[in-house]
Amino acid sequence: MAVEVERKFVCEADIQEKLKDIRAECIGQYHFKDQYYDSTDFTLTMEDFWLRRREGSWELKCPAASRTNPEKKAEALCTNYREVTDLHQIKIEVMKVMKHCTGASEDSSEREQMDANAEDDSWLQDLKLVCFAEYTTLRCSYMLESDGGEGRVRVDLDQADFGYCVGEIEVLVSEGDDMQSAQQRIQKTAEKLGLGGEKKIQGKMDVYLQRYRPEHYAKLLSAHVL
Ligand code: V4E
Repeated sequence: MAVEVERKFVCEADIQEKLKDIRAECIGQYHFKDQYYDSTDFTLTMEDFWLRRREGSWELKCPAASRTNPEKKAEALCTNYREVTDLHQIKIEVMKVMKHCTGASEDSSEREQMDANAEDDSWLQDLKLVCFAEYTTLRCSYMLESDGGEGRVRVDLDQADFGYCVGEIEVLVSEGDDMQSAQQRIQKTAEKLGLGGEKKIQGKMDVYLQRYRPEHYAKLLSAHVL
């Protein structure tokens, strides 16, 4: 399963020029709408699980087993999430979190029923999941070969429709792989782009929740999820 290791950064006006200077290849510009789902008492996100539908495709981002070491500055700026894209697997993982948090027992017939409902969205109602965030992003993506043939690093420049811009440096690894080397590749790319490395930058979701869902935002902050 893929684990996304990522670091966000502030997009300065000259970022595209800098990307060109380090020979990052522009691989395209996309426009997409994201919808995020959770229960009304925020069970999933309080556990740091992020259920998303992007243009009809589902994805669940789950906290990766191997976390970053907060004592190390460069690592503390990165996040690691396991990405699940198979809808059947997503339902299993979501149900596990919901049952674990509410104390209810697992019911396989419930899951079978939800699979039978795969064509429609009734599984969301079954699990009492509602959309808590919806926004569109205009994304410019760049690809960069990292030094020493260690693999590719992706850089995304995002512009959300609610007026927030953010950059991301991202490396995909397999679950169980060495996270540190991914973090080092991200750190090297950040240095090449001349990015300041002092503080963690807010993502689109942080800003969206702060502006439009302050109660949800405050709960996640107090639980140290954001
Ligand atoms: C909020 C959140 C997650 C949802 C996805 O967030 P993000 O990666 O920012 O979205 P996007 O559009 O870039 O997705 P991609 O195209 O890369 O798949 S996943 C984790 N969080 C929580 C979180 C966190 N813990 N820290 C920071 C800085 N941001 C978000």
